[in-house]
Amino acid sequence: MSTRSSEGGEAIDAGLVVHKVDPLNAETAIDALVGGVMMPSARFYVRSNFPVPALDPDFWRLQVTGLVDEPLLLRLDDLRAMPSHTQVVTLECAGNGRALLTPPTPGEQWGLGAVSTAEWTGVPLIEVLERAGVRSSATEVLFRGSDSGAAPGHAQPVRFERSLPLEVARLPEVLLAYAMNGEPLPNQHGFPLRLVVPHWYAVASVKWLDSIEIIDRPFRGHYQTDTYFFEWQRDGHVTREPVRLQRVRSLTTEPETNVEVERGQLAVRGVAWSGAAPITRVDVSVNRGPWQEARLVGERKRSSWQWWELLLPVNEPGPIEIRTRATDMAGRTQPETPEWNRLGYGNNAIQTTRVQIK
Ligand SMILES: Nc1nc2c(c(=O)[nH]1)N[C@H]1C(S)=C(S)[C@@H](COP(=O)(O)O)O[C@H]1N2
Ligand SMILES: [Mo]
Repeated sequence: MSTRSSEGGEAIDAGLVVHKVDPLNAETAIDALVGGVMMPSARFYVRSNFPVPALDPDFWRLQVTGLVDEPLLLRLDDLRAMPSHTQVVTLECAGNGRALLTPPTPGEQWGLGAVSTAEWTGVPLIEVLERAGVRSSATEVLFRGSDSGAAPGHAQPVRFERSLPLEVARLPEVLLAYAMNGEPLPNQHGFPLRLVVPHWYAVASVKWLDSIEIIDRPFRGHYQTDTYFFEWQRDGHVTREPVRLQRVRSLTTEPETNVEVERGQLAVRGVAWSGAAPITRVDVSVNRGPWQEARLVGERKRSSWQWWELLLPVNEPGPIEIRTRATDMAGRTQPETPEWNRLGYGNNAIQTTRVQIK
């Protein structure tokens, strides 16, 4: 359809690396990640399982049902009239870095750019939960997007639905966001309303949200239990764990890989983030030499990536390998090699950047 292919065209013009046009799946080009903490919305990676629904904000409603004292039907204006909160949050697809796994795993073959940061504005979810009055028997909150389509193993179309444990849904930082970088949400990022769950891999941040249901059983929908879990074979046993908090990670944005640079001072820069805790250090190693601590730039915030940089003297011509490793306050750090799992999630291995010194 013409609208969808023009979305693909716009994404290419904005410098996104397009993986699929319909539905649009595109990652942020690493060299676009220069300067500030926030990514302009047009350069923010896009991951959608189904075609983007076209929702008319005049007719759209958010329904809150299930184990509540008072079911709610909220218009966008109702939400805008409630207390609002603005927060900088890094969203990362759990499949980010999947293309670097060997042997290959199924799913979108993301490089390193399925991650971006924006300033999100909306109503803290807890405000809506409190207005509805959650019953004491509740255990989970189920979020439904308006989008749907075919999914493997299902005869009927499935909707994009995910649940959060009640104690996570009640955290003050979980937002019902209607604005991104100070503008109404762009269509591909969930207009008119999306959930934003800081610290969690972005699958939790349901776009095109139109229904919230409070339940007292573990939700078992397609995107909850058929996919988005780590699966390992250990000692002949299959172990599974749901994809939740973002793993600690650094991303080197400068120098770009495979470029030639002049002898002298080489600026190595990038971003680092972790869902478990703020970043405490980023270390850089050249040609497998000792780790050198980079300088962290700006405020430490657990919900957002932060910049780091290190000036390296490079005086010998020839190829060099730069490796960067982030550590968070919980003491977690990046592994030397990816921890392979069957569905290819959470690859936070140390990144290597190769440059040629002239
Ligand atoms: N309704 C809906 N919400 C969704 C998805 C989707 O396909 N449908 N994809 C999820 C996944 S896997 C990711 S990584 C993020 C991507 O958000 P973005 O496109 O704004 O970057 O949205 C999540 N929320
Ligand atoms: Mo994702």
